[in-house]
Parts: sequence; C-alpha cells; structure tokens
Amino acid sequence: MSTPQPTDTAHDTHADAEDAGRSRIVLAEHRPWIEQLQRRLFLRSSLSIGALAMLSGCNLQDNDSVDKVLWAMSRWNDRVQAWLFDRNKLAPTYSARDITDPFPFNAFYPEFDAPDVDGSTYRLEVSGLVADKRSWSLQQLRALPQASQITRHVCIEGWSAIGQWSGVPFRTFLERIGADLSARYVGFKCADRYYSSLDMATALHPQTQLTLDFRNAPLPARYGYPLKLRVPTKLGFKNPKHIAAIFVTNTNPGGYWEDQGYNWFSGL
Ligand SMILES: Nc1nc2c(c(=O)[nH]1)N[C@H]1C(S)=C(S)[C@@H](COP(=O)(O)O)O[C@H]1N2
Ligand SMILES: [Mo]
Repeated sequence: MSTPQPTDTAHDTHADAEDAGRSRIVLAEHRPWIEQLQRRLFLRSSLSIGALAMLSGCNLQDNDSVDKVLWAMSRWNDRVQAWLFDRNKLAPTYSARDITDPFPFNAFYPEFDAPDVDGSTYRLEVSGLVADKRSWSLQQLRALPQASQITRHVCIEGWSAIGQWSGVPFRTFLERIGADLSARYVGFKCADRYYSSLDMATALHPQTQLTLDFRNAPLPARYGYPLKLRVPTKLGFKNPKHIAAIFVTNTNPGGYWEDQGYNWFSGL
C-alpha cells in the first residue's frame, strides 16, 4: 500500500516532513481499518490509500475526515457484500478426521476469564420485532430440531480451525419466535459484554446455527457455554459466544469489534 512517506527530494521542506510524520501517526491510529480495507477492497480494485486520499480530497492529516472516509468506505463495502451474498451457497463442510484438536480459544480476554454461566437457571432473552418474547431454557432449546456441521472457523487475526458444532438451525428458531423475517438485523448480547449483529439474510442462511454442543458435548466455557451462534459464512468475530439475549431490529446494532473498525458485514 502506498502510504504518504516523507521524501528526501530537494523541494522537501521541513514543513512537508512534519506533515508526513503527522499523517503517519493518523494512519497508525486507523491501522485495523486500513489493514481490513486494504485487504478486502483496495487490492481487489487496485485502489491504494494514496488514491483514496486523492479521490476523497482528504489530506490524511485530519483524524475526523480520515475516520469519516473510512467509515463511509466500510458502509459501502457492507452494501456490496450484502448484494453479493448468495443465500443458498453453502460454506465448505469437512469430515470428523479434519477437526482441529485442540481447537483454538479466542476472546478479548484470556481463557480463564471466560464467563461461568449457570445452565440450570439460564434463560435466553428474546426481544424486538418478534411475536413471542418468552425466554428460553436450555432444555426448551434442546427440544427444538437439531442439526450438526463440521465447518471452518476463520479468525481475522490470521488463523482458522475446523470444528463440529450442533444446535438449532437459526432460521428454525427465528420462525419459532415469530420474528419479523423482513426486518434488517438480528442483534446478540453476550454474558461477557461482547455483542454483535447479523444481516437477516445471513441469519436465515441454512448453516447459521444456534449452537449448544461442540464435538457432541455441551459447549465448554471457553467455546461459549451455554449458547453461541455458529456462522460459517462469516469471520469468527461474527460468531458470538455466551449469548444472553437475541433481538430483531431495523437499526444496525453494531458489535464489539465492528464498532472499533472491523468491517461490519465481514463475509467469507
Ligand atoms: N462472547 C464472545 N464471543 C466471541 C468473542 C468474545 O470475545 N466474546 N470473540 C470472537 C472471536 S474474535 C473469535 S475468533 C471467536 C473464537 O471462538 P472460539 O474460542 O470458539 O475459537 O469467538 C468470537 N465470539
Ligand atoms: Mo476472531
């Protein structure tokens, strides 16, 4: 990527060098954004940060304007990805011998801080644009139709792993609670302050699963006990663990990483 660099040509004044230094600092503050956008958009469309600066008339030295341009690019990126999303295209599936063992743990905290949820008193809260707002016990969720998948989880931090997850097809759950399936978003609140959200098309995808089991046993704490969402068509951070509440809405609920600059749609 071509970031503005100070040059040592004859007309490089002290002021120019200072500006370049300042723009490097601004860019460094937006590193997650830039890495993400560069990888997902600029390389494919042969746009560089330099070209973006010229197109936007933004000198990359003013934090607010850089931020506005990058957020606008990412919202555009969301719309293109939503447009390209194929509701029927399945993520690849694997066989039991492909399962990664041990499966990696990831969260915004170390493994020993994973929330310790009491399954016997647990109730999944449901709210928003749904007909039936009753909460759900684990037993009630296990009484719904179940499905199993062996798919690849891809984390934005640069690793991927194959796992087996079982639970209720999320479409089945949304139908059961009388969700407005024409609403735009489904939001998730987790027991550990994490939160995320999905576009309705992805929520209804045949492989999107309200997961109770990992490798045929209840989810261990580190992998999201007692309930997580498995979304094999999206990056790992769009797979909330320890889900406490689900809501259907037309207002984008954002997410823990999404609100810090990771692209919201983040399809694979
Ligand atoms: N509640 C909660 N869910 C979460 C996270 C988290 O920190 N808290 N991290 C996300 C990220 S970035 C990844 S890669 C996966 C990791 O899931 P795993 O521990 O089962 O591998 O969980 C996602 N869901
Ligand atoms: Mo991740």
